[in-house]
Amino acid sequence: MQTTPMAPECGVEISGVALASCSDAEMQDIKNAIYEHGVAVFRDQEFSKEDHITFGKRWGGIDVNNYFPLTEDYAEIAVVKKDPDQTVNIGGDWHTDHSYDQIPAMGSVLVARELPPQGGDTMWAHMGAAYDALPQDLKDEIEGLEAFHTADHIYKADGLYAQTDMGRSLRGHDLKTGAVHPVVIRHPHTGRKLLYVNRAFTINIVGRTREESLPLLQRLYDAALTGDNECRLQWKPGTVAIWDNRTTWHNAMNDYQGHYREMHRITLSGEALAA
Ligand SMILES: O=C(O)CCC(=O)C(=O)O
Ligand SMILES: [Fe+2]
Repeated sequence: MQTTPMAPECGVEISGVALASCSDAEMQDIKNAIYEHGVAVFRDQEFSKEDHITFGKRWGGIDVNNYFPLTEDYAEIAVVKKDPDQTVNIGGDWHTDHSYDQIPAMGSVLVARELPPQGGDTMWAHMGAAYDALPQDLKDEIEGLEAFHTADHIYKADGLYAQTDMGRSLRGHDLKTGAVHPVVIRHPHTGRKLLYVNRAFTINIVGRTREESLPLLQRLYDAALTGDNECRLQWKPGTVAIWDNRTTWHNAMNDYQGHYREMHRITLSGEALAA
């Protein structure tokens, strides 16, 4: 297995391994690389739906996403797709999946199934590098704080997606979510400090109103993207990306209007988060 960095502080491309038949030792190396670098990209994989599910179970458990459509044959596989006539995509702004859950999903295994002729890249940003780069006064200001996260404003019947042409593709409009997590978490495996707020799902700092919270959250969001901690993936047939939701934010580019894009996603179960 060879690893090549995708950017100075985020992402690795891993070659020389077939995900569908990797050994336990390779699996452990892959996990460690993802915990550390945030996202790993694998090219030219032969990875059927069954391989996808087997791999997710081997990792340690699958969370079924409550909002995305599922494949007809397998409830474990969520379909992240955009039709040629749709203008809004899934995940088209910087976010962390599932931070609205009490025990947020560890990450995702995303497989390219049908790609537009060009565009449709995905970006990640490393939240360990983001935390490290914060000015000391901002680090002091957020020490010990917790934040409230929910997805209700995004997915409910009159939420953000329902007001767009993506609304028709989603489920779960009547679900209620909400969770409190530290603003700075420690990675459960590497122990690294990570900034754990995101503009999609973080509503307020605990003990403060949304209005009182926004200036601080905005300063954190602005500081979290340093350039060096961002990487960008250009998908090709056979590309698989696996990312860690604790270590990274991600952002799906919406620049292929008029074309179809379909990805298959397995969401990997996570563990409780702590400061
Ligand atoms: O379509 C993509 O590249 C990623 C979409 C997304 O945000 C997700 O699957 O969580
Ligand atoms: Fe996402």
